[in-house]
Amino acid sequence: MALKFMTAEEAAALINHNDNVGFSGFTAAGCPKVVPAALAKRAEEEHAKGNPFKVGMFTGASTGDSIDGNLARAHAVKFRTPYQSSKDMRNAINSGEVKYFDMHLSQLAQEIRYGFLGGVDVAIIEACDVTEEGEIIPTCGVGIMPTIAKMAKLVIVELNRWHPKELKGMHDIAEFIDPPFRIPIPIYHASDRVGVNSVKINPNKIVVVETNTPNEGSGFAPVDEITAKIGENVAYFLEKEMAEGRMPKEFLPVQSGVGNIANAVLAAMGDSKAIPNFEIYTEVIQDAVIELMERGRVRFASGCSLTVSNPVIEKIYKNLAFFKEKLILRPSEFSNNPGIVRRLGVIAINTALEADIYGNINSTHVTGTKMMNGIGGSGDFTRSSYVSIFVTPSVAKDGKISAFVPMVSHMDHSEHSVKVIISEYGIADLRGKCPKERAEAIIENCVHPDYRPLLREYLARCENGHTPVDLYDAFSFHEAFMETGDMKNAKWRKEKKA
Ligand code: 0RQ
Repeated sequence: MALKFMTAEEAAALINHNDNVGFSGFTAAGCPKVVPAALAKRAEEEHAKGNPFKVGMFTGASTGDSIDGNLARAHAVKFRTPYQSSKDMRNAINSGEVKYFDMHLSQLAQEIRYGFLGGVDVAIIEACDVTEEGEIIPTCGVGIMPTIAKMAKLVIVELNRWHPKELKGMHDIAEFIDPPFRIPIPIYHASDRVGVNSVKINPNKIVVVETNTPNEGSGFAPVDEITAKIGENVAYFLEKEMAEGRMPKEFLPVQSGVGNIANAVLAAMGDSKAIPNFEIYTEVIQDAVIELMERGRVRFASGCSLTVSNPVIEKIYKNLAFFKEKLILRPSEFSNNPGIVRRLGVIAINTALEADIYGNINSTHVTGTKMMNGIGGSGDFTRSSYVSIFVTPSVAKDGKISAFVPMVSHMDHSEHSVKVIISEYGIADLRGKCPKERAEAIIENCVHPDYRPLLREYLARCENGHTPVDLYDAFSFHEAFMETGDMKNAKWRKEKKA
């Protein structure tokens, strides 16, 4: 049967107020662009006529500006899950306009299938190919695409000619069978495949919008002194683990978070003479991985998206035969699956917004209330990893914020899941340490020298106990920042007992 072709505007007109819409992709990679832009325009037009128009949004992770930016600016979003990193969407969430459920990325597809989040009315999927039999080949990011394609009543395929059809074969597409019938997933190595090349759905529910639109891939900031030092410290920690026999000589697959720090960490690992060639089992595959692959340092990478800059994706597309042998893109419930992460013994490296002196991590909320991005995949990997590492610069905002505080203002990863913290100053190895020892290790090795005396003073004032905490002064750093704009002005509320 022939596929139905239409314009982005015609496709957007098929979406109704209150619909739940699922989008393909993970980060900006693999996200549709022209239909979301047309949807935002439609919402603005409806609002101008005095009609309500908002949709619920399911995505793999963050998206490009075409989705989160456009729809937030058009006030077209009813709820948003599981992760975002857009300034406009963040503002809409923090003002209370958009309801946000910040979720572990591995869980979203199954929670949609379980019916926890309402149905999927429409799926908008970027594809490099679609057939009359209903076979859809994603582009460079997968996310929750198989689940939304199967569940949606209407599937709008954005056939983006900017991506070559020959991408077919890079994906490993499967969906979990849900409990009580779920079976183990036979992924024993990063390179194991368990699925097929495409998602096959009923072609009757597909409409196709053709486009030729470049990726919204942003570049990475060059490695600076601080991120380079953090990278070196991570590489040194891993070298020492090998030398002291705590890491298998073959090494283990690596997950690294998204952003400039993660890129710098991978670059430093690539430069280490003591770390053997390694594999990646992660969610986002960034520029540094591709560069290390070309140098032979990364043997294989399994992920959910190619979150690379446009020059790098163009390089991959020019040399697809080479990269297809070394890359797999999977749906997020596989790329981020905690069971597989535990089995493979993944080394998880993620970035903290703030940490406390006991090793609890806040990845999401500025001063406990303002959402930054979301937990993303950091929890999927951290809790189940062989060793979980959190990296962070010791200070933010020109030193006015210490990344290390007496007590985190929001907790995403508890002391039980966090094994190592690394800043540009050094490494706090928290394994096998009681809370007081952890506080010592963090203050001594990771905290910026400007904040060490304050944190030592705080610790000395705490009531003794298994975990010394002073509930009066635990948020003194945050209070000082809110009142004076600088955590260094922290003051104690309570007189210390004689
Ligand atoms: O602000 O943008 O105004 O300069 O936070 O901080 O140091 O540039 O680091 O870009 O790697 O982001 C935790 C947010 C770090 C990210 C977080 C300010 C700082 C700067 C960004 P500016 P950096 P990054 C894989 C795994 C959770 C999800 C995750 C994140 C801005 O890594 O979202 O791990 N992680 N996913 O100045 C106030 C503090 C601050 C602070 C930094 N304590 N208080 N502001 N900043 N520390 C990804 C996926 O799942 C897809």
